[in-house]
Amino acid sequence: MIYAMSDLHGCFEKYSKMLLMIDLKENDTLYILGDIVDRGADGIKIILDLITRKNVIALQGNHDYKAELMLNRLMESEEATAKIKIDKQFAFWISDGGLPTYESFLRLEQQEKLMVLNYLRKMPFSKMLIIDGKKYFLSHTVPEKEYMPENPEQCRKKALILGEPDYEKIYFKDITLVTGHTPTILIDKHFQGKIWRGNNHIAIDCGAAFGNNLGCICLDTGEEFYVE
Ligand SMILES: [Mn+2]
Repeated sequence: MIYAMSDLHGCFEKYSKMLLMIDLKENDTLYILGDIVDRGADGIKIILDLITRKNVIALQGNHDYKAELMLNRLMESEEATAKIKIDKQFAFWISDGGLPTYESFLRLEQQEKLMVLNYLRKMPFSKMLIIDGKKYFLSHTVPEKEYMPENPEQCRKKALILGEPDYEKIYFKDITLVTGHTPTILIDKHFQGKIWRGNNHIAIDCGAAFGNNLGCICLDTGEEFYVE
């Protein structure tokens, strides 16, 4: 079975409960569509767990990207570390949910720091899947339809982590988009804490970091799973 969830944002408990709920087997694959870190307390703890799992693949979200940039600079040199404190981008990251990520990174052993950074650096941005003959394009987000190339795999990385999808438009007749990034309540207020589907698009960020459910979908069966 192939599963997808998104926007864990440091919610380690919801993530662990979901792994138990879907009963992830060795032959299953779970895709996490980005934003592992920031907001919640345990993003770094989730990454350390992901590193040990062969069948869980996390795509990069805008928060993972930002954390990679910032933590990378912290590791460069003492000089860079001293400078970062007066950097506007750093201040913005800290205020935009980065604080718990930054603080828990500082508490890691050197070896763990390198492992976490290496993981963040190697996160892919998208994944095309064919399940039962149907195509699915998984990414943290997608750009507006007019900026989406005919082959979504050629989409610019920045648009795949920061884009603003047109949920009311069908992008592809033969490809279903699966994305996170936007809590589904912002797509339709009736979908608070629920997976949203429409226009060949499945939106799976149920807003776990904001006190809503963590949602997960089995792409083979369409079954939805929720952890409160
Ligand atoms: Mn995001």
